[in-house]
Amino acid sequence: MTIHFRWFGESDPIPLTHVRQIPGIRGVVAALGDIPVGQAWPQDRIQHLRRGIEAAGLKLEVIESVNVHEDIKLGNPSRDGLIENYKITLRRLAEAGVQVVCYNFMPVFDWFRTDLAHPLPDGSNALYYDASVMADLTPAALVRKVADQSRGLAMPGWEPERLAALDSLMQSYQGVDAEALFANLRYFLEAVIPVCEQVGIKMALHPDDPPWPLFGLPRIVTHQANLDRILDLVDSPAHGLTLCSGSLGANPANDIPALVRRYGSRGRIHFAHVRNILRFPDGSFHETSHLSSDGSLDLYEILKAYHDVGYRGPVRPDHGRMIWGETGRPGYGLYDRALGIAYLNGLWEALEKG
Ligand code: DNO
Repeated sequence: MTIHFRWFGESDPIPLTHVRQIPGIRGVVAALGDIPVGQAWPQDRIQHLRRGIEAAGLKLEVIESVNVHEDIKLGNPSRDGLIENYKITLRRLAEAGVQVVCYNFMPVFDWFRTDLAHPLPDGSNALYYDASVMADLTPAALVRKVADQSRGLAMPGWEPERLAALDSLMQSYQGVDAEALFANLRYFLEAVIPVCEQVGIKMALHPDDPPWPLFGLPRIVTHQANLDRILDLVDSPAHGLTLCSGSLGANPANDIPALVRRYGSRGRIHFAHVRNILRFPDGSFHETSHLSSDGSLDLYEILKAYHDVGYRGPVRPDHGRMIWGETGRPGYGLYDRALGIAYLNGLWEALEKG
C-alpha cells in the first residue's frame, strides 16, 4: 500500500512541508474544493495544484472528491450536461497523472456527525454521532451546528453553497427511494466508466457515513448486499470502492476485514480509508485514535486482510482526534492523523516481514 494524507489545498492550516515529514508518506489526496459542484474543473487549476504538490516532494495520484451534482443523484433532466462536465474533469485529471477519483452518492448530506468536538477522557476531542441527539434534530439545525463548530473552515461535504438550498433540496427528494438511487447511480456509471477505462482512472465510491438512511433520505452504499449490487451495476475494473473502515464500521453488522477480503480479492478496492471508531449500543459512535485497543475496530485484522489480498493501492488515515492543543479543521488535524500513519506503517511492516 502507499501512504497518502488528505490535504485541503493552500487554505489548509497544515503546510505541505509538514506533511512531507510524515514517515513513509507518498502523496496527498486533494481536490479543487472551490469549484462549484457540476462544473468542469479548469485544466490550469488542476495543473497548478499538481505542480505545487510535486514541488513539495509529494504526489497527487488521488482526488477526494469530485462531487456528484444532486441533479445526477435525483435523475433530473439536467443530469446529462452535468455528467458531460464530470467526464471533462476526469480526462483533465488523468492528464495530470491522477489515478484514483473518490466520490460519494449520498443525497444532500455527505458524512454526518452531531458534534465536531466531543471531549474524550484523555483531554482530546473528536467527531461524535449521538443517536439520541439525532432523534430531535432537524436538517437545518444540523447544518447550523456543523457551521458553528467548523472554525470558519469549509468542512468537506458541507460546503455552504451545497446547503444553501437545503429546504428545496429536501423537497426534491420526496419520492426518490433507494431503488431510484440505484437506477441513477447506474446511469451515472454507465456514462463515466467508459471514459475512465479509456484514460486509466479508477472510480472509488465512498460508503455512506453513517451507513443508514437519515431524515428520510435514502442511502444505499451501506452494507455487503448493496455493495455487491452496486459493483454489479457496471462490471468494470474501473468501477470500485473507497473502502472506509470507519464509515461502514459504524454498523456492527459490517465485518470490515471480510469486506476487504471480498472486494480486495476481486480488485475492486481502489482506495483505503483506515481509521477507528468506538461504537455504543444505541448506535452512537465517536472517532478514536487509530489504535485497535482504543476503538471497536481491529486495525491489525483490517490491514492483514489488505495484506492477504495483495492490496497495492493508496491508503490514508482518516478523522483523527484533536490533540496537543491543535486547532484546525475538525477530524483533519495533523498530529493524530500522523500518529495514525505511524501506526499503519508499523502494522504493515510487521505484516510484510511476518
Ligand atoms: C469526511 C469524508 C467524506 C468523503 C466523501 C467522499 O470526512 O470522509 O467527506 O470525503 O464522502 O466523497
